[in-house]
Amino acid sequence: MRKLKVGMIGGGFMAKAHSLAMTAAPMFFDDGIILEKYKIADVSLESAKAAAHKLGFTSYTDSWQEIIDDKEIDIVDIVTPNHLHEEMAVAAAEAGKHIICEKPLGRNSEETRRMLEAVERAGVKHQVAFNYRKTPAVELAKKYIEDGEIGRILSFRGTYLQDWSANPDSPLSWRFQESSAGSGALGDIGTHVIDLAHYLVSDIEQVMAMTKTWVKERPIQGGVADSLGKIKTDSCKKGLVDVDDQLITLLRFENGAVGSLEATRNAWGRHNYLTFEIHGEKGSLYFNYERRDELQVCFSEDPDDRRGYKTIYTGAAHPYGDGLWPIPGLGIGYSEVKMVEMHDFLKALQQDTTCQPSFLEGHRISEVCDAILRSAANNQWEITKSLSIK
Ligand code: NAI
Ligand code: SOE
Repeated sequence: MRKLKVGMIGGGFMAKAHSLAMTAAPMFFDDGIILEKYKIADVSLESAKAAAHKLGFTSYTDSWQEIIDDKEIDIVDIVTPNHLHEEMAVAAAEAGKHIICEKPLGRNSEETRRMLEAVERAGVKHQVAFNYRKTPAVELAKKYIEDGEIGRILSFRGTYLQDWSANPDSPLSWRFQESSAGSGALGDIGTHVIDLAHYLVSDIEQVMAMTKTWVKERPIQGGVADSLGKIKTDSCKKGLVDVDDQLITLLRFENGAVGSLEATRNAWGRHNYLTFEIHGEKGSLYFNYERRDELQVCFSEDPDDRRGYKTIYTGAAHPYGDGLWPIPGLGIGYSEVKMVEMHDFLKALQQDTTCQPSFLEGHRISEVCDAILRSAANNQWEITKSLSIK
């Protein structure tokens, strides 16, 4: 069994999810690697110490550069706000560390291109944390498509709707500022749908988009970590929101399919409503993350009086079923999905294969985001691929 040491940068929401995944992965899967939670960095010694104790790291620091400079560290796990990803990932690559970095990979495709170039130059492993494709039901959808069971894909309809920022008093955190987030609902949650679209259908070639910022000012949130909508009564000073609250986009895919994408964090009643419906010439697939153990499938060849969506509950017979819980319906949660993501990362390290999704996929998603913002500004169809990338 190989033991690799992890340096984590950031001690918030995703630090918890990744730490849990590191501990859990060897309990569910046999990847031949055990991760040691070695050192964690946060903005102050106090917050880094608290994170280290809570998440099980041996040491802590208030300087992320210390993680990069530490020769003992094999893997750098970047779980900070988006504007920090580039500098940290490039430094980690130059120091020869393998990297897992949270999504979106960067604020825009200029940043993600430089990140991709850095990891390719250094020859290190690199994975971007678009975790939802790791849901067994999504992998099952991929299998149906690859096996040709729904035929040629005609259309994709994807949504990611949440409501944690629908209240105008929900505070202004790093997620509402272009300087720290890059974009709003687009980069934060729309990117997850773009990843699923690329994974299941094909690359998005052209977009025609509309964006809206519904709440233009929000009470400023104290502290660095995002409270994700939790309202603090003492925050009365307001700051400007300069990112999108909502986007609606038409899509043209490289393989000829058409589609749409909607994302907002201002949709009352929707919590983590990440859905897709894919229509093919021979059938359809429907997935809703709020019912993540289920994939709905419909086949044209069923008799007229029996045709309709049926629900498959994922379990031992399905992707990742050899490691996850043995009985369909026991249910998996967000932690299991993040654990499967970590398992795939470890497998790629152990077997010396390319991580999926890698910084290349992360960069392509950023190019689509840039095109969506250009399209919304120019009110016209935009091509997503920059000429520099094949
Ligand atoms: P958060 O706001 O909860 O935590 C960020 C942490 O980074 C805080 O502890 C903060 O103090 C720390 N930090 C900020 N600047 C730092 C610096 N210079 N050095 C060291 N630490 C620093 O943020 P959250 O929700 O954990 O998001 C982090 C990343 O994960 C973002 O890129 C976000 O988009 C992504 N994310 C992905 C999710 C997924 O489902 N894949 C879910 C939530 C977030
Ligand atoms: C907030 O919108 C958030 O935490 C996103 O940042 C994540 O990527 C998403 O998975 C859950 O919601």
